[in-house]
Formats: sequence, C-alpha cells, structure tokens
Amino acid sequence: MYRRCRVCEGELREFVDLGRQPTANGFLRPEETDGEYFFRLAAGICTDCAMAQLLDEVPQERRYHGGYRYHASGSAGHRKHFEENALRLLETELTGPDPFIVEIGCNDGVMLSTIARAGVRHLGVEPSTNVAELARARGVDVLTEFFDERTAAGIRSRHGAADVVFGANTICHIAHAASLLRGVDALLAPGGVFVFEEPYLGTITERTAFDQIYDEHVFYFSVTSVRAMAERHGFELVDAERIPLHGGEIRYTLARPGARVPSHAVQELLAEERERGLSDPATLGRFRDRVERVRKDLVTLLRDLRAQGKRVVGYGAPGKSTTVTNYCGIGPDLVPFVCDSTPSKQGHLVPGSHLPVLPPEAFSDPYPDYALLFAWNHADEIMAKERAFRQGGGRWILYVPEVRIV
Ligand code: JHZ
Ligand code: SAH
Ligand code: ZN
Repeated sequence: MYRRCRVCEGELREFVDLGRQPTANGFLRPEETDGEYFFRLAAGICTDCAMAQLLDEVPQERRYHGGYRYHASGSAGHRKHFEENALRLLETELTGPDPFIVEIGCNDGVMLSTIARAGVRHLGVEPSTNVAELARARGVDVLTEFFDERTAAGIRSRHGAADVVFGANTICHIAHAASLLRGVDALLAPGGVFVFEEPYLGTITERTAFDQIYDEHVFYFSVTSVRAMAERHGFELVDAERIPLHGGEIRYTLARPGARVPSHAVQELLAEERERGLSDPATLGRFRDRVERVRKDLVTLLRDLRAQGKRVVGYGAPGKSTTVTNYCGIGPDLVPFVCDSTPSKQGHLVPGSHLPVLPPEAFSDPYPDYALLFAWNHADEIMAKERAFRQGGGRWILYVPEVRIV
C-alpha cells in the first residue's frame, strides 16, 4: 500500500474505500471465474501537493495487455470528439514544415487516424497489442510499449523531437509519473506542448461519480495538483479547459516555462478549486457520505423492484460498471444481464459481480421494465438510440449524481 505520494512523497490521507474490487476491464468468461484477481480499491489525497490517487495499485501488465477490452472508437460521441481534437491540433500546433506528434495510449487510433489521413508524421505508443493492431489497420504508426523515460529516449533518437505529446484518459493511468514527465521532457521540442485530457476530481466529487474510481485511474487530477506536478518537473501549466467527455474532464496544456502566455482559465480554475475547498478533508468526507448514500438508495430501489416482480437490465458495461456493481453488491439476482456494443465484452462477465454481458439486441428481446444506465456519460446518445424503449413505457435508472428514475 502507498502511504507516500507518487509525485512528491508527501503523506497520503485516505478519503474513500470502495472495498475489494477486481480490475475494471478484467471481463472474463463464465468458466474463468476461479482465482479471479482482487485488490483494495481506496483513494487518498496528498497533504502536500493535493494529488488524489489510489492507495493500492495493480501492476500495469495486469491492466494492459493483448486482451484489453476498451475500444475508444466504441461511441459516436468519442469518435467525433477525437476527430475534432486532431483537427484542432493540426490547425494550431502541427503547422511547421515537418511536424511530429506522439500520442501516449492511442488505443484503437480514434485520434491518430485523422492525423494519419492528413499525412502528418505521428507515433502512437500503446502497450495493449490488440487495440494497437486496430490502430495499425487504420493507417496509424504504433510502438507497442509502455511510455516511460526509456521509451521516450528511444523515440527521440529515432524520430527527433515532438511538437506535440498528447494523451487522453491515459496520463492518469500511469503510476510512474516522474518517469513519464522526464520522458516528455526528453521528447518535446523547445516550443512544443504536452496536452492531456483526463477525469477531473472536481467532477467526480461534485457529481458523486465514484464509479470513475477504479484500478486504471491511478490519479484523480485537479488543476491544483497538475500545476504542482508540472512545476516539479520543469513545466508550466499554460491552459486548463473543461470538456464534457466522460461526464466532465479537464484538458491540460503544459509547456516549457516562458514559452507560452498562460491563459486566464488556469488562475480562474485554481481560484474556484480553492473556494470550493476541493482538496479539504471536509469536502472529501461529504463526498464519501454521498457515495454511501447512493449505494443504499440504489440497492433499496433494485430490491424493491425485484419484490414487485419488475425486470431490470443493465445498459452498457463500461469500466465504471465494475466499480458500482462490486461496491453495491449488485449481482445477477438483481440485474440478470447487461448489454454492451463492444464485441470483445459480449459473452463475458462483468468482473467480480459476474453480470453476463450480451449484445445490444438482447435489450429489446423483450424490453425490460427498467434499464440501469451504467454508461451514463453516453446518456444522450443511448437514450436517442433506444427511444422505443421509453416510448413503450420503459424507464431509465440513473445513479449519478443521485439515484433517480427518468
Ligand atoms: P465508456 C473508459 O472508461 C476506459 P469506461 C478507460 N479505463 C478510461 O480511462 C476511460 O474510458 C476514461 C458501451 N456502449 O466510454 C461501450 C454501448 O453499449 O463510458 C462501452 O463498453 N452502447 C480507458 O469503460 C461502454 O458502453 C452505446 O450506444 O467507463 C461505455 O464506456 C454506447 C455509446 C456505448 O468508458
Ligand atoms: N485515448 C483513448 C484510450 C484511453 S484507454 C481514449 O481517450 O479513449 C487508455 C489506454 O492507455 C489503453 O489503451 C492502455 O493500453 C494505454 N496505456 C496504459 N498505460 C500506458 C503507458 N504507460 N504508455 C502508453 N499507453 C498506455
Ligand atoms: Zn504529493
């Protein structure tokens, strides 16, 4: 167990314990449940630099490998978001004579495929070989390695300096923060930028989105903690922008000190975090109380519906569904199955809670009375697609920010 901050060695104070949990993307076949891996899912905050982080850690090779289940291109919303991201980088940063961009955690190429189509020099660094293959099939150049100081030095000597290092929903997964930042430092051109967008501690606590806490999310960034981490490694935080992905994230831009004029947004968000006491024990204590409340309300609702003979199925098997079902003790007795559009999750069980994952067609065959929306961050896309369910009298159950039926 970590008692010291991975960034600054300060003391960690625990603020939430979600119990014994498996790995969020460790979907398994019904015959593979013996000897399933579990660890204690608990998060703490550094009393010095305010970086929130997991206390126990799952080795990275157990999280990312040739059977990694998450495919970033799985939703129309994400495809659009990352295409826009790529176009924006092409317009604003990749404008020199022979620009070069490196993406850490490119997954199935959801972002870099647009860069590749534009004919711009790029490299994805992606240790999960199955999703890396999907990226290659889209014309993306990929190095199947974990990004760290050593990998970065190799890229620099083979390809030269990068104008942009990009990461999305990946930088908070990397426990070796110092090695990562030394690697970015070695790789980045003098005027280059390190841009990354990640789940925001402010959203998680404000919306009681505790299901964002799982093994892969080692860090829970805030503007305060990212700025401290950047400065420690010789970078300046020059921009921070709220984005709607995954229910509310922040896109951070780091540059070398003095290379860019910092935006007002950085100071504004820092002031906002101070005013709301984002890192204070009292704020985090209230978050923990609300998490417990959601568990109580959700389990009570599901038991009541079962007693009334209603059928409830789950919609979406995101990593988040592992946290919520294991924390709340929701098994197939309360939710007989979940449906998910990812082929590699179908025919498998949600880790730990063992809810069977079926293809989306199972949802309407026949429609249940209630659908528990685990993929709540895709609510608009899913509810539009499944309009007939609601029109036929079906109801959605949401549990973020509180338990309710819509
Ligand atoms: P979604 C992922 O989290 C994984 P997850 C990862 N660990 C991470 O860090 C983040 O992203 C932030 C399905 N679905 O995007 C597809 C449908 O079935 O919320 C996905 O399995 N029908 C890297 O796993 C799941 O829902 C649909 O119509 O929490 C959504 O997963 C749609 C739109 C989605 O990510
Ligand atoms: N960028 C995509 C995918 C995020 S999933 C999106 O935003 O949706 C996180 C990805 O990071 C996984 O594909 C995982 O294999 C990869 N990853 C984890 N640790 C890494 C590391 N040290 N270096 C590079 N990629 C890593
Ligand atoms: Zn610290």
